[in-house]
Amino acid sequence: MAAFPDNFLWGAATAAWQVEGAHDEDGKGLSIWDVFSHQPGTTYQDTNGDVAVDHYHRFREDIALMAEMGLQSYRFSISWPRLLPAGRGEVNEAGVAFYSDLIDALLANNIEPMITLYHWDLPQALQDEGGWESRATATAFVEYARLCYARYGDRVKRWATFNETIVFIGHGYITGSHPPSVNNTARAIQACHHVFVAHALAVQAFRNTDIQGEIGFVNVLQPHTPLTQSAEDIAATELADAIHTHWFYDPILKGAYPEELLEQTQRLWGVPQCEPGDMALLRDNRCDFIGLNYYRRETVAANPGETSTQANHSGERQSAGEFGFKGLFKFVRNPQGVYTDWDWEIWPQGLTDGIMMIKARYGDIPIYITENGLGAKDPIVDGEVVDDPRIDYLRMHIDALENAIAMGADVRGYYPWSFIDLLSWLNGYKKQYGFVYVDHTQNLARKRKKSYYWYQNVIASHGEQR
Ligand code: BGP
Repeated sequence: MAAFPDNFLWGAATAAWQVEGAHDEDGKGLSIWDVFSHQPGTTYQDTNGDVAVDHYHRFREDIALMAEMGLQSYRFSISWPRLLPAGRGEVNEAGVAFYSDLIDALLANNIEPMITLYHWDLPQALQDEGGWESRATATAFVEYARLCYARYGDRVKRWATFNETIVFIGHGYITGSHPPSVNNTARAIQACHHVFVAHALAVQAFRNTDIQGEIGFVNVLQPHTPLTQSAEDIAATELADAIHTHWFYDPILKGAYPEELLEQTQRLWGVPQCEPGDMALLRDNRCDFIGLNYYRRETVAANPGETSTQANHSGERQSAGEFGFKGLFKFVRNPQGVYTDWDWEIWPQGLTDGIMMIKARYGDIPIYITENGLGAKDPIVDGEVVDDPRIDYLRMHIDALENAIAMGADVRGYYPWSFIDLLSWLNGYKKQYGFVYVDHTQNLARKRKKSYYWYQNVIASHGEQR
């Protein structure tokens, strides 16, 4: 018996900077990723989104492929500087028209759009004025959100404000591997607070429109498992849960920071500095659904040693160093784990466990799995992209999802990452995720992979055949 509700959506996801290209065309302003990736040595092999996979010019071809696949919903993000080149103020009508045409083309093919307003490509103009460290960016975000509601709200029902705060704030302000490349925890916490404020203001603004739809937030879902049952490793795991999970979910879903941690950050660094009314704003504007991006779990150990953040961006197995914070916790390799070439542990059970953890802590919030997928170097055999490991990965995760639904979770859709091979922020084009292959030697020609046909059948059978 299939556990997928009748109106469950089978989708796929992408993000603007990773697919669109046309980074300075038709009046678009530059984003922080355009500027950052043009600095030598910031990304893998100095890849940038100037062209990406040229979805800006080829979206009709891409949507035709989605339609043929039977896709029911497409999660994409809007590039803020394409609509508002300076971040606020003057509107770039050519940019507005691009997404309007995209939405029309999706709907004409019975594909429900799901919009992410912020998938990391902040207008550089706003970064120059302080970026997320400045509260004015939250105000600008609401202006941008209102513009999107006004122009697309007649056709789009599903909206998410932000994608993965932990990633763009954590890497932007703690490890420094994303723009604006800062290494300062106090500044990270304050910038993060402004994101929460921006989110709540945008939810409030959404509810003041007459859009018949729902608005949510997208977070990383990353379960933590202690390396051993020692008191130290268990305590480190609890800390990882508090810092990596509760800090990023509680303000959105409970409308409050986790108390103990808040007390500590304020004692240590005097942040977050809140304005009167901020907590009421968060409390009164909790979202309609939560989007979960699930790829892997982390195994956690106590960390008496140094802070380290060495990641694997090359796809050479076991090239990742440790990631950890001195005195708090570190993520270590699970000796029994099965890993991808980028050292991400493949652990489907974590999807069931993570969803049930969300349900236990936050109640019956509707859930969409907004990302899930395998980054791999796909084999080409006789001209065909035979991505069996991706099919296995997705199949195991759909099993895990079905189990969570059978256990009572309200999961309403599944959006594998990604519809098409695209540019990974720090891992270039080598790390492929798509159902559709892009041939960089043949003018970015599209080609259906084995997983494309497999997912087509999953969708057609509403998850029965997989
Ligand atoms: C998520 C991001 C996506 C995508 C994905 C895969 O964190 O929301 O934009 O990049 O991870 O990550 P990577 O490209 O690093 O493999």
